[in-house]
Parts: sequence; structure tokens; C-alpha cells
Amino acid sequence: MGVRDGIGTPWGTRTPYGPGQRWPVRVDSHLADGVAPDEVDTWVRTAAVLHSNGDGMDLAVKDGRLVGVRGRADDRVNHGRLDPKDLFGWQANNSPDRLTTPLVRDGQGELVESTWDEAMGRIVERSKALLDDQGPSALGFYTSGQLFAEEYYTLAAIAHGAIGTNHVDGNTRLCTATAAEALKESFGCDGQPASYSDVDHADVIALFGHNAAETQAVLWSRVLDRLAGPNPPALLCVDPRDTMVARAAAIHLAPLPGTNMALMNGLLHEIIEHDWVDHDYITQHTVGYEELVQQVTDYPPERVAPICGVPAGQIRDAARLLGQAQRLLCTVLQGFYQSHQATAAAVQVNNLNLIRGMLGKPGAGVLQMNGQPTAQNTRECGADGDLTGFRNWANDAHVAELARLWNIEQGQIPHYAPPTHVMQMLRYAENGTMRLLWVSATNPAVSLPELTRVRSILGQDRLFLVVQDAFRTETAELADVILPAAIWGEKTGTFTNADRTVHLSEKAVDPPGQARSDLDIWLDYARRMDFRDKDGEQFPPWSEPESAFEAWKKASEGRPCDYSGLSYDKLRAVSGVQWPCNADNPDGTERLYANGKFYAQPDYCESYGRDLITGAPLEPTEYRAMNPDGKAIIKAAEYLPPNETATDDFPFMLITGRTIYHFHTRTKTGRAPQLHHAAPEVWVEISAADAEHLGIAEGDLTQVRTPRGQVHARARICGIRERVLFLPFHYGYWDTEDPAGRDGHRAANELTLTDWDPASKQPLFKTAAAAVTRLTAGDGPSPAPTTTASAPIGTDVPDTQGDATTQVTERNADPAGAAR
Ligand SMILES: Nc1nc2c(c(=O)[nH]1)N[C@H]1C(S)=C(S)[C@@H](COP(=O)(O)OP(=O)(O)OC[C@H]3O[C@@H](n4cnc5c(=O)[nH]c(N)nc54)[C@H](O)[C@@H]3O)O[C@H]1N2
Ligand SMILES: Nc1nc2c(c(=O)[nH]1)N[C@H]1C(S)=C(S)[C@@H](COP(=O)(O)OP(=O)(O)OC[C@H]3O[C@@H](n4cnc5c(=O)[nH]c(N)nc54)[C@H](O)[C@@H]3O)O[C@H]1N2
Ligand SMILES: [Mo]
Repeated sequence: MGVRDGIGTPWGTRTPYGPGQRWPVRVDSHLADGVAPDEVDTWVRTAAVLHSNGDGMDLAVKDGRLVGVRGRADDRVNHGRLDPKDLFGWQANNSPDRLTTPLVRDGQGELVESTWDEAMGRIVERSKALLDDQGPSALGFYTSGQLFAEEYYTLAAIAHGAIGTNHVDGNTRLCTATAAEALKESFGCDGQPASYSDVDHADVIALFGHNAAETQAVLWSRVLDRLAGPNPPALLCVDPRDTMVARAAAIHLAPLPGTNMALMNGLLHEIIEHDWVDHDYITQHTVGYEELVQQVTDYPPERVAPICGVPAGQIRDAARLLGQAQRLLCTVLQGFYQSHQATAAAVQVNNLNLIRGMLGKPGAGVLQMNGQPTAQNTRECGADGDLTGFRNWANDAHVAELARLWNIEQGQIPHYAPPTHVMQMLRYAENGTMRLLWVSATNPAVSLPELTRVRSILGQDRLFLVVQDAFRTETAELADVILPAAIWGEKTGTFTNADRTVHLSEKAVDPPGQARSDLDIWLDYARRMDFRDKDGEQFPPWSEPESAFEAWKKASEGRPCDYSGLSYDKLRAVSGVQWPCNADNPDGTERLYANGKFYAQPDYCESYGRDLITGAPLEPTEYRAMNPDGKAIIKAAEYLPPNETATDDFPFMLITGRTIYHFHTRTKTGRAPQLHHAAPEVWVEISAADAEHLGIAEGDLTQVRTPRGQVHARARICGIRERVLFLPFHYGYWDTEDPAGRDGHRAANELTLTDWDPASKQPLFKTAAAAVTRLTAGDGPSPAPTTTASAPIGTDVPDTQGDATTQVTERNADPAGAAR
């Protein structure tokens, strides 16, 4: 047993292990000051909700309140470990800032406390009027990657089924739309091929635009433990910043933002040229290889090097590492998904594993990572522009099946076009065809691009905005009705992490005041709207979490994301089960495609795919002709320069992203003192050469500008590549004096642009041209953490560390009781 500073040492003590060995257990726990372990009344089962890793954990409850957390030793994902956000973030549940009653606008336009009857009454009245006057398309729903499967399935049934609007999306559009799209393009269907346990076997792990050290900190601990053990894997890092991943890597490629596609074509060029290719696998299990060979002929390293700003020799070295790997695990995340040519580039990582035959066996596979804890469920349940159960909106038989399941007319489920993506929904709200927008568990007034525009659209009088949240966010300030939500720890439901692991999260404490679960709120809405199925029965027919889960199981049966073999009781007995879990796979499924069979048959696939450059959907007949036998699809694409590139006025490329201590718009982590103090304010990362050139010193206040706006941030001089700036996007305005905040000069999305990937429709948060100038001298170093990618180059910056309240207990458990 040991004690560590949970802030200063975020990855904890190493527990080294070798290839093929079981990752040792290390149970992390943290209890509120003054609470001893034997004073805890109950420990309640859940998993982490401040990232997609799905770390199994228990919540400590005392006197009806949360008082701490402990990792689960028997959990297949984390083997007991927890990251800083999980160790301290639960305190937000207890915050005095929680919403406890509904709020509505009074005659003066002020938000005032109200009752559920009044608030729901207003929503129902407006919904009915709009349905009568304009029809279902006047209503839109914008949800999250942070609710439970039961809740998404309910929303999907209400929105797609009962109401029949096509305007349903999740913030997963900003997050993992490209993951889903890339998987559909290559494998015909969403679903991660690989498993986290592949880290235990891989000899090469390649991270593409994925700062796992900060964003999946426990997964990173697993990698660090492999690196500390015998026969460690070699890492490849592709990221313009000097992240902890980059520092641990054998090879670090730092491409200019927006050039991933060129780099991938260069790597594939080398791999094909050296014939590091599994021809048998390609012949038996794929279509499209010849086009890839043709396409990448034009991308020798010498051509790619100046585009990416990466030396040709480094590209060759990286290709050799990838090409000669015996067990290659690749992960991809926002450095690809939110960058230029997102889907096209992410698909090339799938191609890499396909042509190397690196799929479905221990240590070999692809993780098109998720970000949010429950993003996988938004997609599976169909709350985001996918159809429930990975059904294909362009396949009438799939729509008919869904209509039978819901016992409604097929024509009621809109499928004339792909479901509307959120950027398009904004446009409909802007031009007035969408009049009611119901936002749940997301904060678009901070997280969507080009905030001036977002605020003006959401703030319009003619748009009836409903915001369902636990806190009075920047978005809530614009609402007509605010509904107080119960959150994680206060309600029961299931969710699924990035490697298909399903966890049950049980209610530990009551929600504050009158707050209610999202499930209860939507079912209440359905009853008040009096939605009925074909037989006049109330719809949806379920009434609480477990019956919703049973209904979802039926909807998923026979589909790739098959939950039919799961139950709440099973999830109480086993800590984490990977789907598909059904009669054939009662214990779940570790890896997809182990047999070289894909979910890509024309009658079964989730999508017929799109043109990677234009985004145009393929016709069913085109797909059938291309891939009659349902093999994996190798899709090639050319590199195109970004739409916005550096100019004389805006000579930098601006990227945005995360730090380990905060989650998104900080509604939770900003209210945990330990996390707040570790990274209290926005900063901007700049290279030493650029800083010197511009006369900027560590801690100076700067202005970062793009054609959309400006942000004021203190400079952190660090290892980012030259001509690139990085801003964390966590800092909105709720905790500033002025709710419009520093005259609107703090949130990174003041600067980002209204543009998205043609295939996945994911906005580009990581490719924009910007300028930076010094405003005033600093009075000390910038508030950026020193433990992470923002580590300073100078040594006179004090280390980021915790205090008496950040102690974390580590216990190395006896292997007998250990995780599988
Ligand atoms: N601590 C923490 N963890 C989180 C979250 C959080 O808010 N905080 N959020 C969760 C969610 S929802 C998500 S989606 C994930 C995101 O997890 P990540 O994708 O790992 O995080 P980001 O910081 O958004 O971006 C990753 C990296 O992309 C690099 N990058 C930027 N532009 C480019 C480019 O053009 N090419 C390449 N190759 N790289 C580029 C950046 O330098 C950055 O280091 O994290 C999840 N985990
Ligand atoms: N510039 C830039 N912008 C980005 C990104 C970036 O890298 N750069 N990343 C994008 C990505 S990947 C993501 S995922 C988004 C995240 O962006 P958002 O989703 O807007 O961020 P969050 O702060 O997580 O907002 C979630 C909200 O849900 C509330 N909430 C939590 N649990 C519950 C619940 O159970 N019920 C209800 N009703 N509410 C709940 C929280 O209080 C919070 O207000 O940001 C995107 N925006
Ligand atoms: Mo995300």
C-alpha cells in the first residue's frame, strides 16, 4: 500500500509487466477529507464518466452523500486504477451550484424558478403547436455522449419514432462521428475491432492524433507499465505537440496540422513499396487494394515531407516500424477526427492494419477511439444521426424492422435522407425552419465552433430552446426552459466504453432538489404528449431503467452491437462485458473480425459508405457491385490542402484540445478544487523560437486572433512545433464575473471556423489560421500544468502539484482476487 499525490503524479506508480502477461492490479482510491474507509456506509458500482476509457469504480456513500471513489480490482478495463478526474471530479455532484428546480422565462424575459408542471406544460404546448403548424421537422434534439443507453434509446424512439423528425444528433458529432464513419467505410459498420487487452500483446503501438496520456490516462498507465517491463513495445506518436506520448515514443512525427492525409499516404506508399503487406489477407478478406496502390504511388516521402513539415527520413523510419511490426495496435483520435480530411485520414489507419493483416488477433487491431464515456451508446441507440441498432437508414428493410419493433408505421420513421447533423440543425434554426431545439447534456455555447454565431442562433426569440442540464451553463443562460437533471451517481443505467465494454452504473444517492433523470424527463414528455403506437398503446411502453434496457436488448438483437445476452444482474456479477454478448458469445467478445468476417454484407451493413472527398453517399447498387461478399473495404483518397491555411496576416496554425485535469467545459472538473487549482485558467502554447521572434516571454498575456474573434491567454513556452499554437478549449464563461466573459475573449471556440468533414460532418476544431501578439507582461508563469504536454521549456516554473487534499491510496491487490 502506498500514497501518492493524485495531481502531481497522475499516472501513479509503475507495475511493470511483459508481453502476454496479465496487467497487474493496482487499486486507487480517494476519500473526502476526514472520512476513513470504515466510515463509508456503502460502495456503489459504476464506471468512469469523464472520458471513454470505462474504468470500473465504486462510489463511496456516507449519510446519503458521495464521499469518494475506489477503482475496481476485478474490472477488465482498469484493473483498479483511476485517473485524476475520476478521483476528484465526483465532488461536482455535491456542488451548491446544482440546478434543483426547473426554470422558465417570466414576462420580463428573466429565468425564474418554476414547477415541473409549468415547465413541461410549456414544452408540450409549443411542441403540439409546431407539430400542427409545421410538422415534425420544426423540432430538433441535440443530445450527448454522456447519458446512459436506456436514455438514448428512449430519446431515439421518441424523436425518430413518435415525433418522426429527422433532426436528431448528439455532441458525438463533435467527438466520434469520424470514428463511426471511418469504421463504416472500412468494415461496413461501427464497432471497435480491437480490445484494450491488445496493449498486453502488441510489439508496436501507434497513436495517431491521440494524446492518450492525458485523455485516457489509465489506458496510458497500461502502456507505461508495458514500457517499464521486459520486451516493451515501440511507440509511434503522430502529433504536432511534444505530448507525454511523444516523449515516450520511439518515433515522433510532428506534422503540420491539417496534413494527416498526406502523411498517411506517405506511410502507406513506403509500406507497399517494401511489400510489408499480407497479400493472402488482402485477397481473402478485402476489396479495393488496387486503388490504394495506385493512389499512394504519388506520395513518396520526398513529396510528403514538405507538405507535412516532417523529414522524409522520419517518414521512412516510421513506415519501417509499422511495416515490420509483428503485432500492430493503432489508435486514432481527435488529432485526426477534428482535423482536415478527417474521415479520409482515419480510414487510412484502417487500411494500414488491413493490408498488414493486423486484425482480430492478440496485439493486432485498430481502436478508432471514442472520447466521451457513452458516445458508443449514442451511436448504437440511434440518438445521433444513426439508426437504432446500427441499422442502415438507406436500407428499407432495416427501417421496416425498426417500425415493427416499435409497432409504428414505417413511413413515420424519416429516412428520405441521412439524419441531420448538428451543424445543419444550426442552419435550420438560423433560417427559421427549426423552431424548437431540445439540448440535453451538452454545452454548445462553449463547445461548438464559431461561438459568436452559435450564441446568435441559440439566442433568437423565435427559437424555443430547452436545456436539460445539472448546472446553469452558458447554454442554459440562452434557454426558454431549463430542466434540472439527475446525473451519474444519482440514476441507474448502462454504458459502453471505447473497446465495447458495457458497465452498469447504479444509483448511489438521490439527486438534489427536484432534479430528475433524463430518462424520467423524456418518458414524462412522452406521456404528456400522449404518444401512441399502432394499437393505441402508450409509446414508449417502458417506464424505468431496467425495462428500457430490456427493450434496448431486443432492438439490438441480431445486430453487431448485440446486448441480448446481458442483463443488469449479469453486469452486477461481472465488472465489464464486451459486446456482442448473446447466446453464441455469452461472456462477450474480445475482438471483432477474428475470423476475417465483417459486418459488411450489403443486406446487413450499417452504411453503404460515402465518397471520402465529397461525402456523397453511395447508392445501394453501387455498394453491392463494389462489395457483393461483404469484405472489408480499402478506400483510398488523395491529399487536399486545408481550406484555411496560414497567411501573412494569420501566420500560425491554431489547434485546440485538452489537458489531463479538466473535462470539456468544466461544469464538473471546474467545481472540484483539486482539479481547478491544477489548471485554473486558459493559456496558449507556443514554441520557443516563435515566442522569441514575437518578444513573448513565459506568462505574458497574449491575444490570439483568427478572422472569427480573439482570445486572451497567458503564454506557455513549450515543445509544440513551430508555427503552431494550442489552446485548451475548456474555459468558457460560467466562472467569470461577466457571463459574456472577458468581452467574449476566453473560449477557444471564439476562434474556430464553421466547417466540417464532408463524410463524417465532424467540425474542424484543429485546423485554423491564427495570429498571436503580446498584450502585456506577465506577473509570473502561465497557469498551464507542468506535468503534461504543456510542460515548460524553462525551469523556473513551479511544478504542478497537489496538497493534503489530493492524496490517493494505491493498493497492489493479491492476484487471486484480480481481474481477468
Ligand atoms: N483529461 C481529459 N480527458 C478526456 C477529455 C477531456 O476533456 N479531458 N475528453 C474526452 C473526449 S470527449 C475526447 S473526444 C477525448 C479526446 O482525446 P484526444 O484526441 O487525445 O485529445 P485532444 O487534446 O483533443 O487532441 C489530441 C491531440 O491532437 C493533436 N493534433 C491537433 N491537430 C492535429 C493534426 O492536424 N494532426 C495530428 N496528427 N494531431 C493533431 C493535438 O496536439 C493533441 O495533442 O478525450 C477524452 N478524455
Ligand atoms: N475547440 C474545441 N472544441 C471542442 C473540442 C475540441 O477539441 N476543441 N472537442 C469537442 C468534443 S470531442 C466534445 S465531446 C465536445 C464536448 O462538449 P460539451 O458536450 O458541450 O461539453 P461538456 O462540458 O461535457 O457538456 C456536457 C454537459 O452535460 C451536463 N451533464 C452531465 N451529466 C449529465 C446528465 O446525466 N444529464 C444531463 N441532462 N446533463 C448532464 C454537464 O453539466 C455539462 O453541462 O466539445 C467539442 N468541442
Ligand atoms: Mo469528445
